[in-house]
Amino acid sequence: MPVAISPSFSSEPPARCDSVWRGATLVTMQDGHYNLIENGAIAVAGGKIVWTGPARDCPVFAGATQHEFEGGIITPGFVDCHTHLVFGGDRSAEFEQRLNGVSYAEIAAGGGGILSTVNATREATEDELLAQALFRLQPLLAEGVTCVEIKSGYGLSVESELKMLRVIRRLGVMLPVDVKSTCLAAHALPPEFKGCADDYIDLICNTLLPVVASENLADAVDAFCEHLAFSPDQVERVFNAAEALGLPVKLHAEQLSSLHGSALAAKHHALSADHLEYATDEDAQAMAAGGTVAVLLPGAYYLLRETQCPPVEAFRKHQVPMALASDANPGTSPALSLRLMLNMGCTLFRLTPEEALAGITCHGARALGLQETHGTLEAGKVADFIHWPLSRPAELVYWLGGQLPCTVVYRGEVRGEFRS
Ligand code: DI6
Ligand code: FE
Repeated sequence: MPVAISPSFSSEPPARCDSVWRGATLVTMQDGHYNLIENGAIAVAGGKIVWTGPARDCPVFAGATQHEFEGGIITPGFVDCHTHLVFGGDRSAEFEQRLNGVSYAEIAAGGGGILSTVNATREATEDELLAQALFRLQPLLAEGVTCVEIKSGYGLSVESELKMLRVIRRLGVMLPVDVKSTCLAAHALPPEFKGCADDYIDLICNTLLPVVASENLADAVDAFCEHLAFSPDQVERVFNAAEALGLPVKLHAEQLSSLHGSALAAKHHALSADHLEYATDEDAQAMAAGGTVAVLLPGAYYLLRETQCPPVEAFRKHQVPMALASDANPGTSPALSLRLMLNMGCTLFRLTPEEALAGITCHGARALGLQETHGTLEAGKVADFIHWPLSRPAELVYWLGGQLPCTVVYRGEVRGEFRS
């Protein structure tokens, strides 16, 4: 059972405060639990939380703007820690073809699959990619996402990967949301490198990543470790190059088969290993030792009609923090709702609603290296939070669809509305 927790403030009670928000139950998510504060208050200064606790204990802050809610709950802003939201075109035509009986092999032979997205992304201008990504980000923001990670990985050439990463950086400047950028050049083998995967890895390590680092275009480096993508040896070369440039790593691992990429990621103290349907107990143990978060992606599991679940029980046993994300991408997870992922994480992977909510708040933040600044309601964190007209946090997980009106506060200010 969650217990009521005492007020939090950084050291001394704060001298200055811009605004106070009260009248709702705080779902603080400290230590990965609901940790409710009934009739709570949040004090904000300079875009950061400076005090939380029961409203009756809130210090008097002269001159602060007072915001009163009439009930409801307040959660931390949502963190979507794994997306591929920047890409050209979409693959709805292929989705329809498959359901009309055309085989995956026939679609691939006709230039479909991931390479069709690569072609559309290469052909698109930076502004076109930006406009399409803005459109896809709207529903996530409407649901209360205040921090999102976006990967490259559909350019697969130096020029097109840099183009994608510049678009990702521009989204972070244009929108009231924190955007973390990840270079996923090792996502698939570009057609011009057919039969020469090691040469493509050389290009990533020796040419692309140094430019990415010097132009500060990425916050992390990711790769896809799978038979149909890159081997553990190739992934390790990318990791070594990233580390030499001071960039943290992440990995798509154990999605379709077991290559122990997650243990490799853990050896490199990766921020996260993601997908993990085929991970083993030993992989989970290695992840615990490496401080690597398990990012679970039920959207791709669902769309691929996968039947093997990630080893949630092993993650619990070894205390590996579990994050949950949309994996929004045109092929395997055209998912633009993190709330739907909350529900799928519970119904498909048997997470508890509390674990699912931790997955898109504090553990999602940890998967991005943001555990000191994001993901919980406590003094010292950014003032990103969402007010919901609900009585219990499990309701966020329970409803399938329908619009839940909410007020989103980003960096201490009410954020304008986005269309869902
Ligand atoms: N795993 C996935 O599910 C996506 N990428 C990856 O590494 C698929 C991306 C796509 O089909 O466009
Ligand atoms: Fe992915």
